[in-house]
Formats: sequence, C-alpha cells, structure tokens
Amino acid sequence: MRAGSGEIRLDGILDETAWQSAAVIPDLAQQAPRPGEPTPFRTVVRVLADSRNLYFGVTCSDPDPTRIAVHTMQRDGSMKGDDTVSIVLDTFHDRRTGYLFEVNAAGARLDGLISDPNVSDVPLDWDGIWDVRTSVSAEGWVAEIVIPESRSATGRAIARLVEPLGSTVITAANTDYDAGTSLAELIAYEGKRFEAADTNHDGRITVDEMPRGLAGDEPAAAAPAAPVAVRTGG
Ligand SMILES: [Ca+2]
Ligand SMILES: [Ca+2]
Repeated sequence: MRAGSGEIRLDGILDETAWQSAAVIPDLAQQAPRPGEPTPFRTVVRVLADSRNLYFGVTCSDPDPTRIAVHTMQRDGSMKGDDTVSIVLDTFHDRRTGYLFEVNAAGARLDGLISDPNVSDVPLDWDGIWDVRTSVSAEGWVAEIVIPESRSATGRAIARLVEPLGSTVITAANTDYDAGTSLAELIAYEGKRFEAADTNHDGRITVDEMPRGLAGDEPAAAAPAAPVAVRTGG
C-alpha cells in the first residue's frame, strides 16, 4: 500500500514516513461533558490518501490509559461506554447521508450507512471493506485506519466533508441541552443545515445554494480536510 512516499503497515503505530507528511486536523473540540472546553483528552487526526485507499491515523491522548475502556470486540457490537473514534464520510456530499466508521480502543469495528438524518439510530446492516489496528501506550491510544477509496470518496470530496467539529457546532447541535452532544444530534444538526440551504426544497443542494465556503469554485487546497472524529466514552 503506497501512501505518498512510504508504505503504511497497519499496526496501530504511526511510525511510517508517510504519516509525517499527512494532513493534520489538530484541534478537535470536546463534546462531553463540557462542550468546547479545553481537555487533556486531545484527539489529533492525520489523513493520507493514495490511488486506492484513504488512511486515518487518530491519536487519542489519555492522562490515565489504564482507564481506557472497551466492552466489545464484535463487529457492530455496542460500544456504549467504550473509548472510541468515529468518522463520518459524506461521500454523496449531500450533508445528510454518509458512511459511519467507528472503532474502539481494542480495534473492534462498527459501521453503518446513514440514510436518514432524522433517525437517531444509524442502521448497522452495512459492513464495509475497511480495516483498523489500534495500539495503547502510556500516552493514550492510536487507531490506524484504512478505507478503500472506491468504497468511500474521492480526495476532493474528503475536503468537503461535514464541517469541522468546533464549539459552535457542538453547542448548536446539542438540542436537549444536556452535558454532551450525541452523534444522533450532530446528524440531525447537519440535516437541518441541509434543509436550510435547500432554498427551493427539491432535496438537492446546487452550487448556488451551498453554504459559504462550500461552493464548487473554491480552490481545492483552501478547503479544510474535515472528517469528523467524534470521541465518545472514556
Ligand atoms: Ca503503521
Ligand atoms: Ca455494520
């Protein structure tokens, strides 16, 4: 597997040369229990792509790795209470459907197809072809993820994913005003943004209707790489 200048060995350790040149999303925001506030549980996402695959390297800092929790090793098992990383790819670029990829710290996989942003539980019937390895260290844990490009998105679409999670988004999406913003709330929030942008209500977003910063004529390099990594549990 080529990724830039080096090969990626899927072992949960981001020591390949290619990771040094990966796009970095350094500032994911806390969503729970205190949305938007600084946290020692820092999550840094690195993204690589080659002609066949997308790679995500997710580094989850944890001040006390002995408390990293995992309750399942099963595909699509309940990860409630687990330390997990979730990535949603808006591969149709309609901001309401997409693929959900979630892994826990032990490397168990959960995946599903988000077809209706108004439904809180993502159906998990879809089992994608993708893989992950995780590693745990004194600093926390790391997930090294590969997703074949044909099953996910083009590099250009990746740059136009759901907006980066920031405190504004998290606060706006937290409709029940509890301590945290759930994935279901985030999906519903994106659905509402879609409805708001779709001014002629035909179920499609044209370039003219796209929110500022998402119009098709922007330079690709200026678009932030923005997969959403939602860290739950722990
Ligand atoms: Ca590796
Ligand atoms: Ca599944």
